[in-house]
Amino acid sequence: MDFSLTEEHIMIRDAARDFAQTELLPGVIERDNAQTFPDELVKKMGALGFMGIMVDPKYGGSGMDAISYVLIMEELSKIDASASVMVSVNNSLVCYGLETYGTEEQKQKYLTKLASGESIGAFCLSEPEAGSDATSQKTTAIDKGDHYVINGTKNWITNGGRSDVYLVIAQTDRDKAHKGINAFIVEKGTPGFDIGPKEDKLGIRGSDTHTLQFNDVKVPKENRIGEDGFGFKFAMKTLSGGRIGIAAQALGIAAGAYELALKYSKERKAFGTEICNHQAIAFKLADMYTEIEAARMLVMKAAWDKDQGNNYDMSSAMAKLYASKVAMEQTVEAVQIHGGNGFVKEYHVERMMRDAKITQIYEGTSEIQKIVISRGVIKG
Ligand code: COS
Repeated sequence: MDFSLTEEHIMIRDAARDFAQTELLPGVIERDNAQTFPDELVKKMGALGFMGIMVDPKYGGSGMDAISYVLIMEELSKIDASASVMVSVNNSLVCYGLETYGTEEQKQKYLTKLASGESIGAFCLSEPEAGSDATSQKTTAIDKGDHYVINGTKNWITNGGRSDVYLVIAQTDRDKAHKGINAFIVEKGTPGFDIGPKEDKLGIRGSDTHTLQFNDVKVPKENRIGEDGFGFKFAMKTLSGGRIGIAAQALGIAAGAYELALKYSKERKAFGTEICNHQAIAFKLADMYTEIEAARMLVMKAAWDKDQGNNYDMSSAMAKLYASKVAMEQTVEAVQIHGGNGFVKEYHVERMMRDAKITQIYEGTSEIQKIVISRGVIKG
């Protein structure tokens, strides 16, 4: 057993930390207020290799491992979870899905640009009536020989407005239930594919989330991913890796809020001393540090399982379940330590508290993670 990071991992973590401090921190409050995220920042993340972290360099990626991925995700999320969700979706759901299950033509045409940050991708599974119950897809993709015709609505799609490439899950044969579901690559601008207005959200407000409409959208057969009927398994397999990314995001939000709370508690004085010297605050810091470290261990273990080629369905679910709980609870504590200042935007922790909530919801709610974990435990 070895808990230490390699020199290369430390370099990667420090590069992400440096980027987050110098490029993401300035303007993070304004971006949250205005619900925007400039394309130039996405391009800069692409130039640093953050948009295709684990993708083979022959497809434009950085060829790094999953440990590097979670280190980068944690550092970006300490400062700006809106930036890190774009990174997570593009890496885990879009690039991973295409690299692992796409054809060589699909990789050449789409993955190379997505991994280098030249284009950006979205993953479209959720629907108005199919969030947790993901097999209940109402969106249809009817086989017309050399192409499919897609009709339906997708909800809460991260990168929904800014993407070039959309991976869309849809039902081809309802009689076959989940075995009749397919995944497709749909390009922005395809006739009949419309992007609805941006959602006005509680948190991760810099990242754009949209409803998408598909009205008789023609998609060539070569844009189907995998064999006919592979779509649901495709979604489940990619989401397992996505949950590692979101777990790392939750860890970063918690760790970022903790770092700010620790600093504040060493500066702010009450009753004649810095507030960290009061046991009421010191014990909060002890709990925060311990729980964040425990979350980090689960996140690292899930990433390590992926790097080792082990099954990571359960370890990613456990990491997401626990890290998101820690993020929610510890950002509330960080606000509390900041007192009245915690309620004010310029101290950042109120944004982190708002950003934390989504980590218990997207890419499988905490309740869904418990389904995955309990089934694994019972199966043995
Ligand atoms: N990897 C590969 N295959 C998987 C899988 C995984 N991680 N999880 C499930 N499957 C397969 C099952 O093996 C089954 O296939 P077979 O019938 O060939 O054995 C199929 O998928 C259906 O699985 P299951 O019967 O378990 O489906 P359920 O309807 O019970 O749902 C859960 C399973 C709840 C785990 C799934 O619907 C889920 O993850 N829901 C949440 C989706 C989500 O994360 N939504 C957020 C959208 S992205 S922001």
